Amino acid sequence: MSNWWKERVVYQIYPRSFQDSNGDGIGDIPGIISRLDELRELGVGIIWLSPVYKSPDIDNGYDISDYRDINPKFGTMADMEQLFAEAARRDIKIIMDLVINHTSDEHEWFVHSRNKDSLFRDYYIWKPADEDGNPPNNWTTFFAESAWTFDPESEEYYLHLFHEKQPDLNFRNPKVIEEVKKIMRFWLEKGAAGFRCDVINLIWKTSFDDGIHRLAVCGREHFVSQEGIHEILRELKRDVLDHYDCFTVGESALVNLRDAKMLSDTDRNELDMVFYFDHLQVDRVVEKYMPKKFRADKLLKVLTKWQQGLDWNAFYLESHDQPRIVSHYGNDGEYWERSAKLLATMQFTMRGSMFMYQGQEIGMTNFDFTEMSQIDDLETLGVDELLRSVRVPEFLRKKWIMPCSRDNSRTPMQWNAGPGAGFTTGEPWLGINKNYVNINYEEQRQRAGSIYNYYRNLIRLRASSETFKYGDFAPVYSDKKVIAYTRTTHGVEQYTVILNFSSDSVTIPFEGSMVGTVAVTNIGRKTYDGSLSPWEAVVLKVW
Ligand code: ISL
Ligand code: CA
Repeated sequence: MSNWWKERVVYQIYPRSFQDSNGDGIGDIPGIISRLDELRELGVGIIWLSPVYKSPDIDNGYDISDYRDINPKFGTMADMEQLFAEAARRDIKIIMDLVINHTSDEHEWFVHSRNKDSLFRDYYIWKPADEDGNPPNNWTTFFAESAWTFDPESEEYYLHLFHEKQPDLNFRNPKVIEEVKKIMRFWLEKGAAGFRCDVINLIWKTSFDDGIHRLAVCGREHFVSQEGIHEILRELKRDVLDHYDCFTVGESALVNLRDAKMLSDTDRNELDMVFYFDHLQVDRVVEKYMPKKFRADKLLKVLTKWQQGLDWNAFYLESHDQPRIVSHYGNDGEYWERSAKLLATMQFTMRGSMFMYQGQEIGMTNFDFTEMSQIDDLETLGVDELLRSVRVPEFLRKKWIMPCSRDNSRTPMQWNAGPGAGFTTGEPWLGINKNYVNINYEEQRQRAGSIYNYYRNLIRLRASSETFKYGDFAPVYSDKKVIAYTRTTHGVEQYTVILNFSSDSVTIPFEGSMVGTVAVTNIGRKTYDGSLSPWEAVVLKVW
């Protein structure tokens, strides 16, 4: 078996924000095709395409009304076929976003399902009201509302772990599993190289009892990482995936290491790898939204746990659901460029498959919105509403939400300093960050010392190094500001990666594996003696 999906760099495209080709302010498939050469030049080997299927777009395509059709905003099926062909000509593979926990309420299955006598009734999860006419239980959604909506037509509630326009499918119904297999085969036959499986660890609901009371995602102990998932995943692999040269990465919400191993350990034959969130939450009190101080040693602890704990990691720092990493763990002010390079160095010296998100390669920063009215994201608006309902004052709501909003990474790609940032000639669907005049692809591509060229070099370095891809990971040093870890191929070579997550100059121990010759530097240093500049990253060849 070839290891292509372990070795190629994956680049996530959020279609509506990547490249507009017809001036309607929405990125589209012809736009993506027009940028394939740029991706090839960066060193991308796989595209993960966020949903382009037919959809009412209540959650930007994560609410699918037809899995076999394309959203007209993005183009046609012919455009999609051309994208597969043009990408293949450049040796770029494409994985599709498989959103099967739920569909849109406008999917024909759900439209039929509203009728109690329909054959599709059991495709979804319907329950009568409780004795007092209230929802069947106290579960709440990821968007901070009740997880049940009453349908007047059939006088029952249906379950939705996300928006009410995203009803959950019923995986106890074998017909649903067969439908999913057909959808997978459809895209694999068209040329897809696999799937990113949306919230895959939520598809099995063990019971419908009340959940332990909590502020967000109440009921989770009944639907996060339940035992029933595993058999379904093995079935999908055996009946579909094993018949194609493809791979899967499962997004697993609220997952811990034990559950992630159960989903992705090689000998379990379920998923090839999973996305987890721990490493992006070291500065958050319980998951998202409530900030606490970042500590580098805490980050190293989390990285070590996952790097050593999983057979194979899916390593990412940004996605369409996460803030921009330079604004999150870096410094998007004075040390913008240097800290973006530090984060690049960290990512590309991790063990696992590398997932980048559009704009990460040029150090795009969080959305510079000032008013909630500039926000489109459902989750942000839901959380704002929730905080408002418990009387959190506006200044505090903004303070918590601004760094976390999912729209931070959804602003249009900054291609050049021209009008519309080279993204669109029209009115963009979401605000373009004003810093596009300084932070853009065109400027960075032609400048040798840019973040873009730093990524490009790292991608090439990693491609040529077995140790960066497959070597063992071990922590060697950490304090509040600095972390260091080694990557080792036993008996062959060892590298040490040293990262200063602070705007201070610091001195750290200079002994053992903390000594070596400079292999990668983000400040252009020739030799290393244990003293680090602000936001410095250095990779040493130890032996
Ligand atoms: O659990 C989370 C973080 O710990 C959430 O971010 C959760 O993983 C996320 O909301 C699920 O995301 C995916 O499914 C959603 C969609 O809105 C997201 O864009 C998608 O990535 C519903 O399909
Ligand atoms: Ca368009």
